[in-house]
Amino acid sequence: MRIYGDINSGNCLKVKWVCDKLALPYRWIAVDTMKGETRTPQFLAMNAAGQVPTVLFDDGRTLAQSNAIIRYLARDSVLLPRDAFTAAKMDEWLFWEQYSHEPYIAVCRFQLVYLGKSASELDPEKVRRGYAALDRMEQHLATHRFFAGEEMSLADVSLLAYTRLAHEGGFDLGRYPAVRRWIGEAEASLGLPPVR
Ligand SMILES: N[C@@H](CCC(=O)N[C@@H](CS)C(=O)NCC(=O)O)C(=O)O
Repeated sequence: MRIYGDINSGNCLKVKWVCDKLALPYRWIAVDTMKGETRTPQFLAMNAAGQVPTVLFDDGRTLAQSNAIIRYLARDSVLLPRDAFTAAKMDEWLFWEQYSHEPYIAVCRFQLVYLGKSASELDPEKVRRGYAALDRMEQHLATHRFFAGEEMSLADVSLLAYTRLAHEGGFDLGRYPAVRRWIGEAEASLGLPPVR
């Protein structure tokens, strides 16, 4: 299996972390999104959306969208709750991450770190929605160890990717003790060094 990914992208790191955690063999193909490498005819033939992560399996099939990829790779693993309802709660968080978290926290980070914008140039609505996402996570994590059930699941992997980098998007994680506790636990479970 080949993972086409950019190591600076949280969406791509989700896939790497799941493979590493589950000891799934893969070859990482570095794609530089800033150089337009997702827009070449060869890449678009694999994923017409022109985005990483994209996975090319040995039989020639391809799969895109980080959460779809990790859900497929982690089937029948400890990262996917066996109980159907708990698995559905995990999916609830996965969809929420893509619609209500990543578009604000990851996009603010992208604009500051990669486009060189200043904090004052960020769209205040994106900042507001990013903080709203962190508020919701804090509320949940104040009374739960992880996001779905009692064990670490793909919901935690997915939400970890950009939450641990939220400060790079200008978000103050000092206001979120439960989120910071959870980041540490999730990083340890994945064998990741603390982000800072
Ligand atoms: N919803 C997608 C988002 C993928 C995405 O936005 N990928 C970015 C990197 S994080 C990308 O490939 N950007 C390059 C481009 O759009 O050309 C996922 O979860 O995989």
